[in-house]
Amino acid sequence: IIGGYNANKEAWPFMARFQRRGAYKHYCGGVIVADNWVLSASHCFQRSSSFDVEDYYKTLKVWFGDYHLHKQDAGEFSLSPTNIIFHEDADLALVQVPSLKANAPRKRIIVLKKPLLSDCKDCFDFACLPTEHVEQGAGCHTAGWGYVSADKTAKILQEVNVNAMSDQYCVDHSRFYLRPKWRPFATDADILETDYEFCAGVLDEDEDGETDGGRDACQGDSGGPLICPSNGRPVVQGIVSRGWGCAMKNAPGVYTRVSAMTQWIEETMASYSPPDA
Ligand code: 4AZ
Repeated sequence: IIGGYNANKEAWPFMARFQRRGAYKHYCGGVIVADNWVLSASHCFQRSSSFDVEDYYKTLKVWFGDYHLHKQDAGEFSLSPTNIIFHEDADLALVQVPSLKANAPRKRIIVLKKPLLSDCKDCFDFACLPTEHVEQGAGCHTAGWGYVSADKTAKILQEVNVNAMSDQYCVDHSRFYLRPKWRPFATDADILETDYEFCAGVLDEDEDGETDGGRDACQGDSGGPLICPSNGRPVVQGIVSRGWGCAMKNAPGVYTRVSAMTQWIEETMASYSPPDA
C-alpha cells in the first residue's frame, strides 16, 4: 500500500493473507466471504493440471486475524487451503479452507450469523458481496502488507482511501495507460476489460486530465479487498489485481469487478459445501 497509514485492526476482521513455503514469505492478500471461503486473485495461485494439487495446497498458508506481519497477534491463526477454484475469465479465485469457526483460537471469536452473502446485515467477521456496482467517485478502502515503497513490505497492516472510477472516467484520465481498444499502440495489458475489472485511485483533483497518484495498492497487496462501505456494511467491490507501477499519475489501480461475479461466487460456494454446513 502506497500513501496509506496503519490500519485500524478492528476495521479489517475479514482480512486474510497468503504465504508460501520457502521461508513462508508473505505474497498476497485475501478476504473472508464465508466460514470456509476466502476470495483472492487468481494470479496469486498456480493454475495447472500437471502437478499434484494436494501437494501444492500444502505449500500455502492462509493467515487470519493478522496485523503485525512478523509478530504473533492475539487470535492470529493459519490454515492450508483445501481447494482453489479459479474464475475462467476474471482475476478471481475462491480459496476453500477448513471452517474458521471450528479452527479459530478461543481468543478470536468468529461471528458468522449467516452462511454468507450479499445480504449480511448481521455479519461482522466477513465482507459482504455486492448486489450492485459502486458509482463514480465512491469512497473505498483497500489494505494489505504489500510494498509501502520500492521493495519494502509493510510490517503493520496498511490501509489507504481511494475512489472508485467509472470506466469512462478511468480511460479518459489515464492518457498513456488503459487505452480503449480502438486507440493505436494499445497492448493487451493496456486495455481495461470492463466486464471483469474497474479502476480505483486518486481522482483528477488538479483537473489536468490525469488521475493524480500518491495512493494505491502495490505488489503484495494483490488478492486483497477493495471495501466500499454501503449502509455501514463492508462491501467487497474489488479485488486488488494489477496496475502500471504503483500510485503513479495516469495509472490508477485495477481491481476485479466483484459485483459481476457475485452469482459465480455464490454458486461456486454452494456447489462445494454441504448445503447446511
Ligand atoms: C502487483 O504487482 C500489483 N497499483 C498489484 C496492484 C497494483 C500494482 C501492482 C496496483 O501485484
